Amino acid sequence: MVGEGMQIFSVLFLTYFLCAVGNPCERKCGVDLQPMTCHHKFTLHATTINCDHCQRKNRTAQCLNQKCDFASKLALSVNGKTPGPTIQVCLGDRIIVDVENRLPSSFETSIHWHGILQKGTPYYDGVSRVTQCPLTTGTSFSYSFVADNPGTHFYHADSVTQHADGIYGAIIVNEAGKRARENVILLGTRNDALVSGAYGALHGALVGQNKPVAKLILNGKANNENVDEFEAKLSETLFSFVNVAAYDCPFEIAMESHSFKVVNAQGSEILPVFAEKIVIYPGGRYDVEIYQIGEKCEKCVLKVSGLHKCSQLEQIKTVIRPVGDQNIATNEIKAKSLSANCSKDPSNLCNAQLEGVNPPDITFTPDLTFFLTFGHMRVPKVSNEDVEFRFVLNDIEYYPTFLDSSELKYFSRKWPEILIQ
Ligand SMILES: [Cu+2]
Repeated sequence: MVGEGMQIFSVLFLTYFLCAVGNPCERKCGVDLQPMTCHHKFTLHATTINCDHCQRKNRTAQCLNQKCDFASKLALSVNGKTPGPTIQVCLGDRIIVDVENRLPSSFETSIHWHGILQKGTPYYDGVSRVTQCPLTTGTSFSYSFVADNPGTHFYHADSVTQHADGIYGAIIVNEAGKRARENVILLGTRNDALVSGAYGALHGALVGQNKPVAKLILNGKANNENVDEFEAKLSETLFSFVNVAAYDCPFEIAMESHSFKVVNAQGSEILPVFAEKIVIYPGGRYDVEIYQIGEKCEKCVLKVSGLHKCSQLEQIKTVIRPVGDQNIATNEIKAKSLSANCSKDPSNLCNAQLEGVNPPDITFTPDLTFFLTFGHMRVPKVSNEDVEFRFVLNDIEYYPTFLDSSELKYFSRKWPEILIQ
């Protein structure tokens, strides 16, 4: 009995300890640290968001005035929130996530871990009907994989519509001897009503793409909803931007009288480049430092503008309060913008020009070679002479491409060719 009492006490103490200090995996990553196993429990719900105070006090009339009508604020959530909890670990930790589907019936789901390489665990990549059976309502599934590449990553429902409705969150993999990623800004979208369900009758249907996007959101909040403010010691702070949009919505990011030093792209450390504006595409991640290039500002406004499908949307403004000076060095590479647009204008960088600090070794001879054919969309302003941006596959010339869902007609309908050597 004494043992049992001690066990209950230990469980209570452990629960109190975890609540008091957060997840023990969220620690400073040192060289000599042992990898940990990091447990998370995700319950997926349909939830009303940002209306908690209205629901509690039953002030419906007032809430309607605040445009807080419940029907229009329905979202899909992870543990009642969108974005869901941030998973923060050190390189080499094992991440275990028990996912329980409590979504309305007929909402099948799975979670994709965007940016995690899943070496040795492809079956936990979370792609319904490709790497796993989808979770039907009321069922659970445990994902277990090693965080084997550092960087800013994110998770999202594999279904495009559920992703658009709010099932996503950040995954941060820090490493020893490098700055931790403490300021994560998830750039996303919100619709007036759920796009899953009626519109998402086909699993992961792109039909939702035809629904207009109502708002740009930053860490789950729109312009009128107390957007986050950040205090940044310019010489030390790293900002991590993630485009979590499920739609064809690139975002252009700029900060008045400041420039961005981009040090990490898509989870890979790069030779740093400076850009006054960054265009970040859906699924893209950039870690940046912020440098002053103009007048000092106390409350500097970060401007995020939607492009393509989100081009009609107003900007989101969030405030960064810089502490200390960090002026840009004169001998650094500087560009007006960093985007996917590869033009001859040297003042604009395109992401195909970024160079990795540790490029992958591709000098070995493969046992098998697969040639995958795919469609393409020509980037305007690039001509045949721009050989540096052109590549040839099966005697066909291709140009840089990015996925644009509104351009589905360009997608190849050919089966991939497989060559066994
Ligand atoms: Cu993804």
